[in-house]
Amino acid sequence: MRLTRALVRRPSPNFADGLTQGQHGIPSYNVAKAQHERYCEELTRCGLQLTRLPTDVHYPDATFVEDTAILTGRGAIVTRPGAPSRLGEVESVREALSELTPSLGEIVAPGTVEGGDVCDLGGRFLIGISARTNEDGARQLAAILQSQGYESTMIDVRGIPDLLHLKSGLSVLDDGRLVAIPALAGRDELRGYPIVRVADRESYAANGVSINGRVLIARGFPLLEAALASLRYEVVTLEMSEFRKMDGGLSCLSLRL
Ligand code: CIR
Repeated sequence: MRLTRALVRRPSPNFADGLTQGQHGIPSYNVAKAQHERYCEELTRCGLQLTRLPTDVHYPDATFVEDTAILTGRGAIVTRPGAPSRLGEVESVREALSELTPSLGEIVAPGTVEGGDVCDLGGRFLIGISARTNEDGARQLAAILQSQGYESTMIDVRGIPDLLHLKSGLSVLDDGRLVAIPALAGRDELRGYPIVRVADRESYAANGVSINGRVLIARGFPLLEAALASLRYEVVTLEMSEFRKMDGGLSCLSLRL
């Protein structure tokens, strides 16, 4: 599907106050801002028109916009983040999306869903049950998707160490090929899909995005870069160090439609 737009939100000055397991150090706001700008430039080069949401110091994790909505070819579902500190992020996203695409519904309490747990395999959605997305939320989402003609499958990722969301370890390329960490690549739920396996030491790079013929991945993961290049994908690498420090991946920084 050709993508035309993306929603993004710059990191706020107190970005470092967001949620993190803290395994990679404390991020620099200025470096994060520069990395984000470069990311936005690349989305524009891929042909996307950007809608920039306002930053809000009450929500230091709000730069990770992907967690607040699920976009399908038919419209948007606003989520209900499982992290209580992130609940308020959805309002501005709901408002911005209402001008761009039909609303298909929203997740309500006690359900929780974060967009990082929802992977569109092209007509079929994989919904990760994680520390952030609960079964109630996953069921609500599956029902909304079903009403639009989409199938979905739940996949419990709670047992996978250091995996915040399903898509922290999984991406889909434009042609339907998957990029996955070993702990996901062997799962029954992914059976039948061609998969590029990401080496354990490069697992952070499994979270990328495919936009209009280009594959964007984090910089500094040469094995994955070479594997994708050898399959003739046009790979673009982006420096993501500061977002990684806040447990965020490359896909989390935009909502694409
Ligand atoms: C959080 O813990 O919620 C943020 N610091 C990072 C969220 C990253 N989002 C994503 O992987 N989809």
